[in-house]
Amino acid sequence: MSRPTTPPGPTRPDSLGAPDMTDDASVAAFARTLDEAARSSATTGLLTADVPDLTLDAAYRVQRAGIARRLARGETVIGAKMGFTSRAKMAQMGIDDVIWGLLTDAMQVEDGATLDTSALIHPRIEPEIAFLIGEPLSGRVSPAAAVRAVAGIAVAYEVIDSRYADFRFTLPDVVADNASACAFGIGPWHAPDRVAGENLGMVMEVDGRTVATGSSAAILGNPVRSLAAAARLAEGAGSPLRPGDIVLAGAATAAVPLTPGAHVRVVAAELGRVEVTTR
Ligand code: 0L1
Ligand code: MG
Repeated sequence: MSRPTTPPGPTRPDSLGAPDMTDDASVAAFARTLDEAARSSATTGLLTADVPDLTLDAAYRVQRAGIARRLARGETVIGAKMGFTSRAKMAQMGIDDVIWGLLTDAMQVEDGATLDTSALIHPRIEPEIAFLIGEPLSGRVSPAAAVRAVAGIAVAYEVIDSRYADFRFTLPDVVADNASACAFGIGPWHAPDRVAGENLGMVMEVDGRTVATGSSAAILGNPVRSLAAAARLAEGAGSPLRPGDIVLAGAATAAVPLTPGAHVRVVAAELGRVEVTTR
């Protein structure tokens, strides 16, 4: 995956009197607003309140500009997260395709470690399946071909934390906000032959109580389909997935609020568990 330092893309003229969202200065300003919201633990207004016709392309440029700010602070992109990978969430948003955000090393929490939630806005946690990329992966590939590029599969969790009030947003807003990416943890990697487990039972526990149960099949019917979608989005972004990159394929259940002082354990059949404690 390439490491953008400036947002690429053409400049387009204003439309309907809206601010020219697509010039580099506007993209940078929106990225700064979202970044500062995250860093000050405060929500911000929807970008589409200012620019109702914000395009998905422009939103991805804002996303990349936000990542560029993280890179300037010394972070490194280590993969991608897929969003809206359940049919229910797609229907809720009125969309028929997945989105993605980028993961940086600063977002990764070691398995079993403590996550400080005091600087987060309104975090939620969800059980996920993660892939470790073994071969460069990009383009329109079949799920079977995508699997051939995989070096490992693991149970994972993702902490999402929208920079918008009440997790309410339109599609371009959430894309610009890096698909609500915040933090994640990965359990032990397993050999990719476990990838065949398209219907793995998954359980998320908080303080020993089950708060969500589901199946990896909730992720587009099979998480490898999400991986193939990541390859397509990687090509579109001109950022192939590289060996060592992590892809969070999506959530197996709805996300639940994450509070301080909680111990969360996510278990997936065949893949074991991953844990996090919050303070
Ligand atoms: O990881 C996800 O599926 C979340 C994508 C962004 C939407 C949200 O914040 O719920
Ligand atoms: Mg997720």
